Amino acid sequence: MKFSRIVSFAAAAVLLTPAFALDKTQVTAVANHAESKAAGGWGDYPASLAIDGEVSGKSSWRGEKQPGAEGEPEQPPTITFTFPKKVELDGVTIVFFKHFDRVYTIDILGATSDNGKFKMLAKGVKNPGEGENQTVFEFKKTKLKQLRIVGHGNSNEKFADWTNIIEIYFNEPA
Ligand SMILES: [Ca+2]
Repeated sequence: MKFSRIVSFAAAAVLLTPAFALDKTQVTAVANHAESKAAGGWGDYPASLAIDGEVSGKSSWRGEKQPGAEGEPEQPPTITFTFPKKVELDGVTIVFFKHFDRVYTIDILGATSDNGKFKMLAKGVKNPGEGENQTVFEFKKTKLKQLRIVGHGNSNEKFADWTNIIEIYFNEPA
């Protein structure tokens, strides 16, 4: 299949500035934690739901901060996306669960190869938590093979340890 470049319908419909979102059909997503029925959760919310193109609450990845091994610090939820080949990106657009209501804090990191070191692209960035249903997070134009989101929870007291991503778009320089 051709690795093509398309304008995401969902992103194009709302974004004020032209943004080009990568075709996600060959992108894979892996998380270090995901809510699951088997583990006592309300449902199954695996990493793949963050890139399936469906924008609805039930189609979200939901990751919770995990206790560390004995004597080790707690582990924030992370989701890592691998591209079929290197891509040049200058940002991501994220639709969080209850985006308009909760302020989420994330780090965005990137690696140039599948076994590469992750470098920080945007640290401690937040969505406004009001007014809009998605947020564009820009970073310096970078060639990436993998992109990782580290979740630092959200402003809802009851679910403060959770990072829930309904959908992410990978933005190529326009
Ligand atoms: Ca989705």
